[in-house]
Amino acid sequence: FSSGSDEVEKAKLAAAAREKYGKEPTIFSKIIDKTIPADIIYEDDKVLAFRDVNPQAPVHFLVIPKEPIIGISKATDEDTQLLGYLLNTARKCAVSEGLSNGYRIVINDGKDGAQSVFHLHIHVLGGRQMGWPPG
Ligand code: IU
Repeated sequence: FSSGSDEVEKAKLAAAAREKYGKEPTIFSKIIDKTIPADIIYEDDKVLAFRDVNPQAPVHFLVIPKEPIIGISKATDEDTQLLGYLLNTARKCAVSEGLSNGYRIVINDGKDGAQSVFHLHIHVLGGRQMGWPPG
């Protein structure tokens, strides 16, 4: 026997999960579970960093959470630690990639942000002079 309010609670949680994680896994989920290959530069239990297949700079890699959050706008206050961890991972990978003259970090979000893969990712670009403003 489950009370009506349990059902309502379950439906609310499911709706919140759809909002945060989407309905379909993206190609990045396949990169995480190694069903498609990627040039991985760092991995642990929480995050993965790999080279972008279509690099826009001599060094261009992505840092993603293993948790398939759709994008930065769908993250919540509970993700504060994870978001910091992603940024810190980007910083450490920039060091290991030799980006000692600086680099650009970008997060595209949603339509106006020109996001194309709906699994949160931080772009790290370097190895050339960047321009401003971005397009
Ligand atoms: P965006 O911020 O969502 O626009 O960036 C997605 C990036 O993911 C983009 O730079 C692609 O080149 C990159 N990418 C990838 O590295 N491997 C893939 O299999 C796919 C996209 I699809």
